[in-house]
Amino acid sequence: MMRECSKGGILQLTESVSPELEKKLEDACYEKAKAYPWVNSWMLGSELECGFELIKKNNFKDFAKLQFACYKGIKRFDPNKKFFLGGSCNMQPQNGTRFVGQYLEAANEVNGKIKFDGVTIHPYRTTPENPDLDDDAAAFFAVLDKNGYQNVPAYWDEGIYYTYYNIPAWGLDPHKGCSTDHYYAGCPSYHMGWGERISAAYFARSWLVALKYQDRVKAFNDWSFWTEMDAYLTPFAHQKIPNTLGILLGNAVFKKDIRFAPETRCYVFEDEKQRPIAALWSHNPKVDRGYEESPVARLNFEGKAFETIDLMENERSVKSDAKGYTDIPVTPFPIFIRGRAGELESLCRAIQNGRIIDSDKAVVKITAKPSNASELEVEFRNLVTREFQGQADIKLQDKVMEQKIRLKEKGAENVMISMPEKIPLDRIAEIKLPVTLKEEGVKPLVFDLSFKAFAVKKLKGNITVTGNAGDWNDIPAIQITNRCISTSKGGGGTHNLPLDNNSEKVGYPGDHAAEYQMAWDNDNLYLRVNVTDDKLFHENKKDVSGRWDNDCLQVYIDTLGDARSKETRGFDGNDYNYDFFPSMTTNSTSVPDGTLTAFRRYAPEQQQAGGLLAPMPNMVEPEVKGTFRKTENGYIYEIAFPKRLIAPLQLKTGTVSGFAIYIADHDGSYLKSAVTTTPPGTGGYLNPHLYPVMILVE
Ligand SMILES: [Ca+2]
Ligand SMILES: [Ca+2]
Repeated sequence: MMRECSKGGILQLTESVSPELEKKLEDACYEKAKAYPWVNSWMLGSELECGFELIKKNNFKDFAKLQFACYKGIKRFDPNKKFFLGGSCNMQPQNGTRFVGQYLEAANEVNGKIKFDGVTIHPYRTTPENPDLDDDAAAFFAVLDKNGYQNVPAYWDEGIYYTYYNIPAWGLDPHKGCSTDHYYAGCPSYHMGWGERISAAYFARSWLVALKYQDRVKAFNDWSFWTEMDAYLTPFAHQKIPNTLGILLGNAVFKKDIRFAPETRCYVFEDEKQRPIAALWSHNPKVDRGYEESPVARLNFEGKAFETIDLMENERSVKSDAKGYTDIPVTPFPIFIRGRAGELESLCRAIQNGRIIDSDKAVVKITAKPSNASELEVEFRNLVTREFQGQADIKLQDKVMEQKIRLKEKGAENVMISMPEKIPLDRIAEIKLPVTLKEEGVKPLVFDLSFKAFAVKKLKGNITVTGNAGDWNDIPAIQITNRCISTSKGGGGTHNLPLDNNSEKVGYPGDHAAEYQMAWDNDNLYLRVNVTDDKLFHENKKDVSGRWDNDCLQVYIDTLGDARSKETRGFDGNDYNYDFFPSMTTNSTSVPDGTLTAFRRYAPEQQQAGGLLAPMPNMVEPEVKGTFRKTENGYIYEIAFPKRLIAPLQLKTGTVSGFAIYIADHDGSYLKSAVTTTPPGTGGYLNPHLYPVMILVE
């Protein structure tokens, strides 16, 4: 197997495939298989989309020819050897799964008679339910089905990676998928802390999804083989997970997916003795982090006997009251409820009819985003496995629309609403959208889905980002009107004094104001920020990351535009923060040399943005090009973001993301204020839920 998407191999650089190359590759693969006859399964690398020029140029047909050349070489040596299609670095429907669809479609066109013996993919994610592994798996299988791969097994040959330690200073965070690399941290000590427990739970919750889809998923490999024990050779909690799952569910078949309350999950299996066994857990981000108590479920087992077993395979004793009700905490750590042989139906009934004590969480999740500049899509998603019938009063810009909502189990419905005004290109508009959800017998719930939005037009001409003002003539400018004023003479903690009478004034004419222009094409997202500032001050420092304490520009992107709909605040697995620092001539703090340093402070979860070649956080990024030049009353930043460095944001019509700009003002003494596209008094850092929505239009 040719591993990884390393840069620069001959096949990766190939831009078209000739019959000679096919022959050469087939022969090479034949020789390779012959040299390693004990290897039973082969593929042409994995995480393919980040390395191959053919893929970058959308030449999927020639890419399929490479795959088939390998296939033929391997099979020529031994027809019983397996050849898999090596898939993507993530399983996002709009990303890795879409690539797999394109590979299979092209392969079917090039040679409809050959089917690969398996398809691999790496379903890494921030946490198992966010983005949801189960939903993404269903979308992945739908793509296989569409291409005639219903009966071809899937191999999740990588895809679970949650560190055992929660040590922010080392960048170790169990709640952030494989982005916080434990590999280099080693095993400092044994301590059964929250990080170790929750990472074990995340492994369990990931494997349970694979067990649900066991008919199709034939392997789900985690990354843990080097950290099974600590420095004293004491096993980590994680070691027990495959053991517990193997003992309880090793010969079990999946029967039913029950969602009896929001943020809970229950997969019911039947084991080899026909005993029903339910795996039950919760997935609330605050409970996962230990900030809140776990919810408690009240279930009625109708007097039937059952066993309760925890993730460490300990039996737990639970009691029922006189009416048969049993209270069971639904923790982030899956718990197993096992009934007697033949009692699948009654166990499922007990859970389906269960409820969470003292919870008024809505069973329907409502989200809203523009589908184009003049239309809004409001999605109603049923989070549970019972039908929902009710009404939604959707109030858009003060006009109320009453909408009957009927949702199947776990079903979703989209309501499209025309907006009275198009999302503008020349300002950030406020879209007011309170929604009241009514269900008989339940107190109506009000959701405020209001947001701010602006549109960005596709570039017709050419932008060189070399300071050519003419490039931007036809692009509307958006004024940045919100201000954030420092409450102390802070800044790096060096002179953190309260403001006093001698403090610098803020907001007088000419002090600090800004407007921005944006455009996009298939390769780049362009940004120009025109700043009015009476005093340019920027001190070059050895520590690049510390240069935020200066006149500078900060750009924030919520690439999937999903922060508003989340329970937790702060950056998640698909956000960016780029800071732009103008360089000064030697020993100067006010004479720029025209160049700009792009510093990427935050980047998405690695696998969501390209795998091994994904942009990394806390580094200077030379590939984001830009210039900085002084004007009469301030200065101008011009920047081009290549698409790879803002992935998974898609540069295409209709893409919706969150995008914010924050421009700090330092007039010589301290960082005194900023102008921002987030609400007054706030900034973009750690606040993706406050970013205006950016929609790309033609
Ligand atoms: Ca100023
Ligand atoms: Ca300034």
